[in-house]
This record gives sequence, C-alpha cells and structure tokens, in this order.
Amino acid sequence: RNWETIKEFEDIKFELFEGIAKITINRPEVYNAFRPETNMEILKALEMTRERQDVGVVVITGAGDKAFCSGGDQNVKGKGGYVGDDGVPRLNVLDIHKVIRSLPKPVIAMVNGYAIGGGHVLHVVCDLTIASENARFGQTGPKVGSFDAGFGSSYLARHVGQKKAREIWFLCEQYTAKEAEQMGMVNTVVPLEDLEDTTVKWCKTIMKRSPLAIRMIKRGLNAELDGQRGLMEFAGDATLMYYLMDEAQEGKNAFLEKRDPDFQQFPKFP
Ligand code: 2NE
Repeated sequence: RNWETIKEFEDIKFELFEGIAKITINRPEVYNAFRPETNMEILKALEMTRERQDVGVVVITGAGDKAFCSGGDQNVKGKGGYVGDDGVPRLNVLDIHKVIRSLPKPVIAMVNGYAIGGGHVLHVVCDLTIASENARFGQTGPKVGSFDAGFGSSYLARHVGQKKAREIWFLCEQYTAKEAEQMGMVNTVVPLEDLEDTTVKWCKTIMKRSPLAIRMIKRGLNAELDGQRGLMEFAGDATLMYYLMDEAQEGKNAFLEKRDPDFQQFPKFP
C-alpha cells in the first residue's frame, strides 16, 4: 500500500492513502508513549484532516508491533504534567480527546499492541477500535500516580458499563483483545498481519456512505454524553445544513437586494 506523506513530523508519521489519513505515533523505543510535543504534532495533523477535502476517515495507530500507545512518557513526567522542551508541564493529550470528539469525520483506533494508560484512553475516545490479536488493553493511572476522570472514565463506562469501568480503573489489570471485544470497547479483532487491510476495508466502506449522514450520527451519539458542548456541535451542523437551503439564501439575498425577504414561499414541513 502506497502511503503518501502529508507532512513530516518528528514524533509522528502523517500519511494519506485513498482518502484515509493515518497518524502513527512513532516512538517505538518507549512503546509509543507521548510527550507534549507528540500531542502538539497530533493536534496539528488532526486540524489538517478537518480542513482537507481529500480526507474521509482518520486512523490512529502506533509504530511497530509491540504498542499502540503506552500513555504519557514517564521520562518527562514532572510536577504539574508532562514537561516539554520549553520546560512547561502540560496534560495536552486532553486537547486531542476534545478534537477527536469534535472532528466531523470518523476516527478509528488501529490498535497494534499495548493500549495502556493514556494510550488506552486514546483508543476509547476514537469512534471505532480495530485491534490485532496481540493487543493488550488496560489503565495504569492509580498504579503510577495518574488518572483520567474525563472521557477515559465516563465514555469508557458507556462502552463497558459502570461496574467494568470501575474494575478497569481500580485494579489496573490488562485485558486481551478478545476480552476487550467481549466487553464492548473493541469493534473487531484480527490477526496482526490483517490489521491494516481490515482497517482500510472498514474505512473504504464508511467512505461509500453519505458523509453528512455519518457526521450527524457521530454528533448525535456524542451529544448524549457531551451536554451543552455536544448540542453546540450538533446545532452547528444543523446551521450548516440550513445554509445549504434556498430558505437561508433568501434571507441573505433580500438583505443584499434591500428588499423584504419572502420566506412564505418555503414549505412548512409537518
Ligand atoms: C506497556 C507495558 C505494559 C509493556 O510492558 P513490557 O514488559 O512488555 O515492556 P517494558 O519493558 O515495560 O517497556 C518497553 C520499553 O518501553 C518503555 C519502557 O521503559 C521500556 O524501555 P527500556 O527499559 O527498554 O529502555 N516504556 C513503556 N511505556 C512507557 C511510558 N509510558 N513512558 C516511558 N517509557 C515507557 C509497560 O511498559 C507499561 O506498563 N508501561 C507504562 C504504562 C503507563 O503507566 N503509562 C502511563 C499511564 S498515565 C497516562 O498515560 C495518562 C493518564 O492516566 C491520564 C491522562 C494522561 C496520561
């Protein structure tokens, strides 16, 4: 498969193939743990996927066959957060969670190994998870002095239920890909050698569907958990669709033509 580089980064690979944008966390020496710079790069890449018309689906994965992502890089964890080259402590992985939720295109976690700690949260936040048989899932926060009481808990509980979510966080054990699938937090499990083929197949199927319909489904499913913020995203897309209609054009045209708008010509649907 001929993945074309969209933009060069230091910590990630950012590539395109037939409408699929792939973000690969490329720090295999630390099992694809993220540092602040990694998250900044992922945020830039995600912003590009939002703007680009030639991107239909986004895939997030990890380099190599050992890990998807092992969470925050413990080597740079300082007081107040993960410390970047600028000496500032940050927890900017949370910005990625917000952007994935709000991105009007599906985001798929292609889990090729360990999805642990913040790496586990990352797959939880994605719209779909496709895992290889060797993948392992689990939280470690309460074992290593961290926690994510945001989407990493509340959205996880929507997948696996309240009791299981508490078990995952309280015990900090690891689960196999099959167990994760049975719990409802993984969509499908395939042999490692089939992982990318399966993911590409799913992406291509999704891209045959109506992008606006997919977008509204994502918005609706998010709104249930995201409160006013979720409703805002949903409402924004309702406005987008209204702007596509002659009724909205009439308002603007009347203003520019300095006449009263004639809204009565438009249907009042039952
Ligand atoms: C992932 C896991 C279970 C793998 O275990 P194993 O035994 O197969 O490999 P090993 O030897 O532990 O790891 C391989 C290399 O990767 C590094 C290790 O230090 C090791 O390096 P070398 O000794 O070979 O030089 N490595 C792995 N994970 C790392 C990490 N997160 N930071 C820096 N280096 C890492 C096992 O490695 C593991 O349990 N890793 C730690 C997982 C973890 O606790 N992550 C942080 C959780 S907190 C978090 O991510 C977080 C949050 O909870 C809330 C908000 C934001 C972030």
